[in-house]
Amino acid sequence: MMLPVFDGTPHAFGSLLIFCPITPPLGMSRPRPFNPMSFDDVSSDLAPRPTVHPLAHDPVLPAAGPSSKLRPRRRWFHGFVEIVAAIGALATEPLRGADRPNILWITSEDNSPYLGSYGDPQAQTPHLDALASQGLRYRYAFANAPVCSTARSTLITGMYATSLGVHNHRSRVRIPAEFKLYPEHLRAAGYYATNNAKTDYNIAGNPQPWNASSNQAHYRNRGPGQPFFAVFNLGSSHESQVAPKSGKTTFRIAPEKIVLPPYHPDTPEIRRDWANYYDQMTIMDGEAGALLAELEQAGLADDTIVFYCGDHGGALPRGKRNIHDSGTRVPLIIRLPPKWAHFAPVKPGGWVEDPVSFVDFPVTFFSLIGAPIPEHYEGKAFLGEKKAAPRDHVFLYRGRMDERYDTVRAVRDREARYVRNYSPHRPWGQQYSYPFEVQPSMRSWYAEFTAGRTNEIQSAYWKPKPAEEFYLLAGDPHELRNLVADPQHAAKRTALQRKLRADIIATRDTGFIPEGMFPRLAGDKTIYDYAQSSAYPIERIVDLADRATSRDAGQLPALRTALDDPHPVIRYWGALGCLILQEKSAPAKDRLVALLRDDYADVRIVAAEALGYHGESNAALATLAEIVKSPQAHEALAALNTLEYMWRAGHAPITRVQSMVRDLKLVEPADRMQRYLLSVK
Ligand SMILES: [Ca+2]
Repeated sequence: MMLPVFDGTPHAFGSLLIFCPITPPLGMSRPRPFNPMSFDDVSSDLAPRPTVHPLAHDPVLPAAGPSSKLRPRRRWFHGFVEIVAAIGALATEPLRGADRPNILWITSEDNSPYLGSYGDPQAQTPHLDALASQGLRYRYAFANAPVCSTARSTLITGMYATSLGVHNHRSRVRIPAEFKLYPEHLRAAGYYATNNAKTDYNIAGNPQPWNASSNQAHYRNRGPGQPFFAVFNLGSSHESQVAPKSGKTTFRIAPEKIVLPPYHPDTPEIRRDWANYYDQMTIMDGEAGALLAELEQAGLADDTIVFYCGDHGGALPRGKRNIHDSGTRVPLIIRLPPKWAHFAPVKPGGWVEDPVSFVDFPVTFFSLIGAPIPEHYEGKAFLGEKKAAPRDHVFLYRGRMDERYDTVRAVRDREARYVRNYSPHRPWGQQYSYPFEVQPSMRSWYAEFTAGRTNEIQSAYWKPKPAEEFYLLAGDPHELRNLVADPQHAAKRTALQRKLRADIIATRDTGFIPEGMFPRLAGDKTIYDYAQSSAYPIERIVDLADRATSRDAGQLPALRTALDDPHPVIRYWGALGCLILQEKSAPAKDRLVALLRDDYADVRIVAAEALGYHGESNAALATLAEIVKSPQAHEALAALNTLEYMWRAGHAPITRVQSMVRDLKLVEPADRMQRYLLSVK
């Protein structure tokens, strides 16, 4: 099923990139300045062409990479065999001084495994494919969150972002002062730790854990004999680069030959964005190749473990920001030099089948260099002396994306994904201002939808979500067939459902707390401290949230009881359940009216939106008009979100909404909601 998608001179293109004089900070030819504010997905089929998407193919490794500068696979393999034969006793000894590896970590922005070595026939990625032939390829590697700051907050803390309350993109949340970030532990172990250059942590206080973090940060600046840990972030595959630069009309793959995923309508804009994105992936691959060549030329390759991964999936619409594979599954390649080949679970070029996720990375670094693993780190080391028993699944989460609220949790194992939508009343795709601004494909998809030219699959992205999703990935790589109600798979679905609940409870997930309540509930401590305390009844809350989002009117008695609960988070979920039931929550109307005077703004906000369905829009809007002026930014933002959906539901005229928001002095990202609402005709 390989497709004849290469129309030009791809090898010459790739080779030229190798010899481009790339110097730090790896100056890239960009259509516009890189904007780290980001988000993202793609789609359709061509009649005469097979509709199998790239990621459904079996990967084929290059027999010989085009980069002769890279160490030949044979040498690595022989080294591996020799070392394995000799290593036995050494493998159990603690690592010492010069025995410690350097670590070079190359991360690229917003890309799913669009690599030849991951089986994508539309990809042209010779350098990373060569690296894959020398290293380990992880088939089931996941960013725990499908967006930059949340994924990176997980990495830098070694904890699930939802445990710490740093899951909302973007935010600044305090974490316990004693929780050191992983570069601080590397430095304590004697490493020179650098970051070139994106940080994007949702942590208050502007933490500075690195020896150097800038576009000049480089391992070459380390002390004599000092081991290093160096991150290089490649932005060429970022969603801001999806659109072809002005004037670009030719692409390695002609847009009309691109195979689209079935969830995207077939439009010229979407085809152009895909064609351009594959070109950007090839540029990114060249930059990764330059970093690898630089390591080789410095004589450091034999002493350095190389990691390569995407920072989350994407970058086209329904990729980034999306909990499915298209947003969370990433390529992960790890090359272990012969000195550390004994840590490899498979031979070079092989696949590793154990699921891993970002929370596991920091503890794996510690395990590889022989540093102690702090107790509060939540990952499992998957390489090195402290390698843990493999995971059978990963835990995934999505919270607020810039100016739009949503709460989604999922678990994924090798075969299946179970998703719980805790905001099923909101669509998967909202009016995110950033991707709508930078991606013609996003605008094009939405325009096709609003014009009624999308099929059922393509329309689903813009509609409210089911409460639960369950997919078997074999034969359904795009996760389009929701099998949640299929009795044939009930046992598997139930098993994953239980794992998700267990993960939420074990981590005391803070994402069930409305963001606007964080400061008040945390008080002078942190929201993590609050959530870890008995004041946070996580089991009651998740059970209620499951009822509230079920769309089952039979849950109304439990929801009404919750409206009278002394705990604000319980009242919030009770009111949210009434909102999701729409007119069916009429018996709770009087109590919802009373909640317009609740002590917590987030409770008032959901009660107000629910009352739109009960003929009480005037009272609801009067309440919201006060909250949008709140100095507490996240309360105001939640109210602005609600105003949009009251307008969409026909419960608030847009002119009235606009009069409520026109003169507000708002800051990022609430000002995006304001601009959007004022732009509605
Ligand atoms: Ca990113």
